[in-house]
Amino acid sequence: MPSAQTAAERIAELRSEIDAHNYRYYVLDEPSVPDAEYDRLFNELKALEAEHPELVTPESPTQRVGGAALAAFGQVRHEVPMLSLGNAFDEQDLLDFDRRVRDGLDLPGGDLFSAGAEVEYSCEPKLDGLAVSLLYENGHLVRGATRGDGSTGEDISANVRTVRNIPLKLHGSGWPSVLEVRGEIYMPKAGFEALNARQVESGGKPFANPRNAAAGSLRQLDPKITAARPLELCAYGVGRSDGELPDTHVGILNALREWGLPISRELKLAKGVVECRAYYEAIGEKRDALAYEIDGVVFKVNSVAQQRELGFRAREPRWAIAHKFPAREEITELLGVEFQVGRTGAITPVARLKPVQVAGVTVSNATLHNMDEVARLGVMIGDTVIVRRAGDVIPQILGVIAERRPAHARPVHVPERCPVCGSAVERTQLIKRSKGRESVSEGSIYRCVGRLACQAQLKQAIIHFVSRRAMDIDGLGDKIVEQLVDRGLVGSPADLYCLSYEQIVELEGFADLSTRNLLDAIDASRKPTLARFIFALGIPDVGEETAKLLARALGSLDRIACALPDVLVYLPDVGLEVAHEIHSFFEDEHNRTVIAQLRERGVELQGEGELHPEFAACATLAGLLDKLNIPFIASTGAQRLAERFGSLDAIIAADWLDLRQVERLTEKAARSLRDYFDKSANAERARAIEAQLREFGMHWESERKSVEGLPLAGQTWVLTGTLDSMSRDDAKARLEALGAKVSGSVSAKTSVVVAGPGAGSKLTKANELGLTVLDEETFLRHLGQLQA
Ligand code: D41
Repeated sequence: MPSAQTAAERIAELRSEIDAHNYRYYVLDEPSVPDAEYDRLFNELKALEAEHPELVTPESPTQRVGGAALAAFGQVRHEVPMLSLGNAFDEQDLLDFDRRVRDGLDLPGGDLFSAGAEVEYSCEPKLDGLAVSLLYENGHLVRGATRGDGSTGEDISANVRTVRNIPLKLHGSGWPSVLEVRGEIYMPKAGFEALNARQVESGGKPFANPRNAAAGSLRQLDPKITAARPLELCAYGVGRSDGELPDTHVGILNALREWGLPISRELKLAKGVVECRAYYEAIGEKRDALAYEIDGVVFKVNSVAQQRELGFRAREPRWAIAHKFPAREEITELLGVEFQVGRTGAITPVARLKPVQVAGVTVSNATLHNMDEVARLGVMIGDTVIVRRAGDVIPQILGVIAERRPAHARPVHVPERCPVCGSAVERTQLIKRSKGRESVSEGSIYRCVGRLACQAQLKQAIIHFVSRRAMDIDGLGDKIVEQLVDRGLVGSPADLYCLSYEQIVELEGFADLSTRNLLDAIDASRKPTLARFIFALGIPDVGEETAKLLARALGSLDRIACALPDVLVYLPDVGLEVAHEIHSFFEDEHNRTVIAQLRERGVELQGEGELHPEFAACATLAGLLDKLNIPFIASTGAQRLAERFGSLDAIIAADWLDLRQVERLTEKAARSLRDYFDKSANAERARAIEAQLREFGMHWESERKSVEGLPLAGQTWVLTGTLDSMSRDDAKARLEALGAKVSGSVSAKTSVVVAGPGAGSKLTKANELGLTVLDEETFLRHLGQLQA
């Protein structure tokens, strides 16, 4: 991770960038960045989220692989979840995978004298397309769906039916009455080239690569367009099936072939990991000669019984792995470094390269992430650099060939002024907030201080503001936003609401009707829900889900705007960093003005209303004391204080003797508490929090009920990653109802860890400590048993 930013900032930046790309890619069908760049952002986000599972939010793009669903496609719930595949990037990863499989199956390992038991694996190329589910009932194709996030996809039945190698009716006999086939829909290289030639001829834009082309084609609302695209299916497995199937993976695929479904011609069996390796090498040799793009090979334990025994974890089967082909590297020259400005003003260095072919693609740019990365690489303009472009990752500069540094090489300097607006560039030391304490962390970030006065930031802010999930102003694409900003017609989101017919009709590509349509769309956006509006404001770190939560819990913009960070953290999943972002956003004079203007210009929030009782229910005096993070006052101490004194005022007023009477409160703790509240600023802060909590309708609940006798009494559980079937808060509530304590951190005292997808360091730690780890399925079963 770039150390010049906090993880939360980078994550927020990545999410909004990815969301913007997704929208263009999936909804507008005009990718704004090469696939590889998109994937790099995505992978960086995934890696960061794995490192910081507490920052994973349900609206993160990682939680819905596949991008925004078009409103016009129906949703399909996958009864059997569509799992994802773990990756092996090198031989060691593959050996580790094989080791885990053999351990999981209790097979003897090898030694010097014997090879040990070997697992039979099926091997197939990993096609670079789009995973789909095809449902056959009584042999008839009744539904096609995208994988979506693995649980829910989109109904693309009409489009799937246009794919020529998908049978609409199964051949032969013996198929289960309900059979859900899974496979990859892809566009062969030749078809892709022909399609792109046609696109260019007809004045359209070529697709960046076959996978984009396949995904874009399947997401066409008009199946006629899909039909004209050269798509193909390759089946790789089965989801639901009501009936007998062969007991090996290869057996199942062969059965599918008998029933008319295309499977890979390269399907092979390998005995043991050594043969897998050989297969990988052989396919690697063949890669360029294949008619379709692949980005690796997939190995699967062949025996279905063994697959069952191994099961899955965090939505990845333990019995399958994708072995990726290595990144391809080339050498080229760094011609210069340009600086881009993001939505939040962050200034990012971008390498301009002497164009070079990497894995068949011309690469002329590479991101340098940030100045720390520049420093880490020690790269200078004029240097010869190693660039890597993996099949699915954006070009990266791996390093510098120092011996080739020319005499004229010059260092990379951050501009003193924003390259877009000329405002000052400010270097901010990153501040890490944790548990109420602030500490300066290493690294720094460069930001243009121009905010909405900076055209780059303004454009991005407006693009976000009008996007579908925000104010949803139809017909206000990026190009139009750019024109509006460039012509000085719009200087803030509020200005959208004073655009005139005359101003719009002048824009490139506008005529009478389109102008009226846009004005209507702007008008129609004047009544957003509070949640949409909050999301549209583009508060750093506040995605759609957080916006919804704020709206639901606090019910009015005014309450949200005046909420103290210490109060906001009472909301589930709002951490201190986000709370501070929200607070400082609304403290900002300029932001207040824009919001006031929006209201003056007719933006009326819908459904502003009451406080939600759910929010009011979560405050306790003990909780408040705990959240103040007074040294030596932990949650039990806080609880005893709350029980003894019953009110914050009483605690603040308590003298040393009073405090010493609190059962089992140590002298150190009492002294610390006294010292804390002796500082009037602390007492005031605590009172302000309490006052606001009350104002927001909280009442101090009586302290926790006794949990004795409940099935999970005395146990401490940790939830990490995301759960599919319930929110983390629901899971927490259910566990607590059973008497368990739910903690945020893993330690030797932890009883059980529940790990969903995206689980990261907590899961690692749990494994290191040898703790019981449950996946969601097992967890649910467990809950079911306990509640039964
Ligand atoms: O060719 C592929 N892209 C491919 C994808 C494949 N040959 N096999 C696959 N097998 C699975 C499991 C083992 C989980 C049934 C897959 C995928 N999954 C997959 N594709 C996209 C997400 C997961």
